[in-house]
Amino acid sequence: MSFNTISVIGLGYIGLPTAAAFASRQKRVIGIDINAHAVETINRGEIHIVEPDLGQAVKTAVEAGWLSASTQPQAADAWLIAVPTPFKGEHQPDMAYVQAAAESIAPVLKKGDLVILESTSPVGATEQMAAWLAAARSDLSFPQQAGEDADIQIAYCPERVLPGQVMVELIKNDRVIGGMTPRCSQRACDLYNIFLEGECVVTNSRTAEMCKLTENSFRDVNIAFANELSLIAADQGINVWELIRLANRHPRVNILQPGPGVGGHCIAVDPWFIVSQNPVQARLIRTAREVNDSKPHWVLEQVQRQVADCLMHNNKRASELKIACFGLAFKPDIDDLRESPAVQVTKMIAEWHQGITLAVEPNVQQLPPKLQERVTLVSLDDALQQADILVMLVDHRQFKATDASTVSQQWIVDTKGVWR
Ligand code: SAJ
Repeated sequence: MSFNTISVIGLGYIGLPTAAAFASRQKRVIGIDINAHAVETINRGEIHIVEPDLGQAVKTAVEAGWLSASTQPQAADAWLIAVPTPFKGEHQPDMAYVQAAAESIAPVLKKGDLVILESTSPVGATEQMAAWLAAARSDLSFPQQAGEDADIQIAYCPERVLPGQVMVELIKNDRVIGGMTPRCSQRACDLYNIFLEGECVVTNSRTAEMCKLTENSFRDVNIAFANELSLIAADQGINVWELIRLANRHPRVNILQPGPGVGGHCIAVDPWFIVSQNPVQARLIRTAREVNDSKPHWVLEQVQRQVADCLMHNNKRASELKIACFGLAFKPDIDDLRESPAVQVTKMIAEWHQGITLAVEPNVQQLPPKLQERVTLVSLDDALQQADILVMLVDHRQFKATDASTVSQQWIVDTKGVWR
């Protein structure tokens, strides 16, 4: 059966690009979000988030009439749930948004519909979602009850796109398809093949759930290795950037880059889903999280050492020293400051330092509220001219392009090896 109307629940960093991708293939798409502001913005053909090429895709889709947004679910043939799954308490996955989404679409589900969960989720979440839907609609049959003959097909299909490259990766990346039955998987493949150039790789829902968590945990563990090396190298008086460059000349070694810590909404969160379900077995994954989470505190200690050294060689008082932090985003060349270790380090420096703390972030016009009180946003040139101590936190292209001769400071903490 073909999909005439597709509904995407949750119009954030994943849901909105996905909705635009279907609409660009001339499918009628209804985007649903509880945020009325986001819904209004999209219906004007504008976007409420920053992602290259997304604005144009949404504008074109809305103007052509293929995409519209609403706060209330309406009948559709396929449903994609792309709502947040944060953690609660001691790093337990919080499935409240998924439950609310499932319960909101249940009244308008009809025989033949396909429901896909895309949100990063713990193992078993798709079966749980199917149970919520079945509890709300006893008049319909679901895969856990009727197998291949179910009225409703259900699959887990995780997103794996990189922020900043979403519009390309959404189309090009291979897609893991975890149907609750083979027929569910087949229908999910048919749906994604509307826009997908990558391959659909079929498995079951539990493996697909674990696959998403595995991908981000793999990256977290590898970044933790680089971050741990940076601590060891600093203690041994070795340049970690040179060390990694040399080690990576080995044909089977490929170490990632250390930094001020790991940020964003995925890599620093998803490994905890594994730890919370398998606390006894997931020792390495837990330790990697702890290593990466502790890195901002280590960076602060390095800054404190540089300040002490600067005071010893200078006539200034601590309150007269200016510290400049370079970069606030959670990774290079984006404007996303949420869950950013650079923001965390800058905040800790500003709270500890008696003098002025400056921040340079070429991708934003104003500081986030938590920094506004104690930090001043300045240009790259002003920071280089005014500051006594430089703290490099994000390797934005503007910083990498800085002429080394303009960096005259002696006291530098460079977490990204930009001024190595
Ligand atoms: N980082 C390092 N060193 C590195 C690479 C990254 O410190 O060598 C840091 C970054 O600065 C950033 C954090 O890690 O703070 C995460 O950045 P990222 O570029 O590794 O990943 P995200 O969070 O932007 O996107 C990830 C991607 N997952 C993988 O690469 C396995 C993406 O494909 C996922 O779709 C996304 O998580 C998600 O939504 O789960």
